[in-house]
Amino acid sequence: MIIKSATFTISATQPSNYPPEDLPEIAFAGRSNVGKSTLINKLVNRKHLVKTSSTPGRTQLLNFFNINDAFLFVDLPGYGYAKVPERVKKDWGKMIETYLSTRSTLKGVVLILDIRRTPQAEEHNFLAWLNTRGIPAVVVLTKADKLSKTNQKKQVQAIENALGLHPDQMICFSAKTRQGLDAVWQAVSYCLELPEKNGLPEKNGDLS
Ligand SMILES: Nc1nc2c(ncn2[C@@H]2O[C@H](COP(=O)(O)OP(=O)(O)OP(=O)(O)O)[C@@H](O)[C@H]2O)c(=O)[nH]1
Ligand SMILES: [Mg+2]
Repeated sequence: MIIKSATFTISATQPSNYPPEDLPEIAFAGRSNVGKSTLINKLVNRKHLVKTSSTPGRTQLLNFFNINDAFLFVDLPGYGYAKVPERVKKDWGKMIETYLSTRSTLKGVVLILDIRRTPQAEEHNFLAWLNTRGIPAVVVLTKADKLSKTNQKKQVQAIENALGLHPDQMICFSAKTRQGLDAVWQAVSYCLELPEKNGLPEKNGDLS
């Protein structure tokens, strides 16, 4: 993908602040500190488009970015950060759920997992929830540079078992070595080109 422009559009907490629904959109989700913002920066080849931090929980809003005036990327706040008070966690959960269930231009979700960590019910439930809503999901296993190739394979197997996924549905990625970058772009491009998720063929919309 040739990146001609990548610009920050807006931060939002609720639908009234989201940008207009006129371009297809991909959202990036995952636990706090897993590397969501870093992955977006790598994809668009900008060092500092999205703020990254070694302190978990820094991204607390939905951040929208316009890429090539052709599509939007949305950096979602990280979930599961233990130090955040319960009430705040609930608000974040609601904010993400509202976004995912109302955004008509959403074409897919990239779920980012730390390759070293075997996912829990939370991730399993999240994927199942996306599935029931017909939202395509791409699973990216990041920080792959922290494991040898042999251990990467072992973890892919463990994560595959935990999530009930096929190995082809997961991409090992490293922001350090750029391993997997092309594969993530391919998966994102595929989602962007999918037809409308709720689209009915013309002249076939009368269900009465
Ligand atoms: N070694 C290594 N470090 C990474 C990789 N990706 C991200 N990191 C580091 O992980 C830390 C967190 O990265 P972020 O991109 O800010 O994580 P985030 O998921 O956006 O975090 P929140 O916004 O807090 O939810 C930073 O110190 C990054 O440099 C990777 O592929 N390899
Ligand atoms: Mg972030």
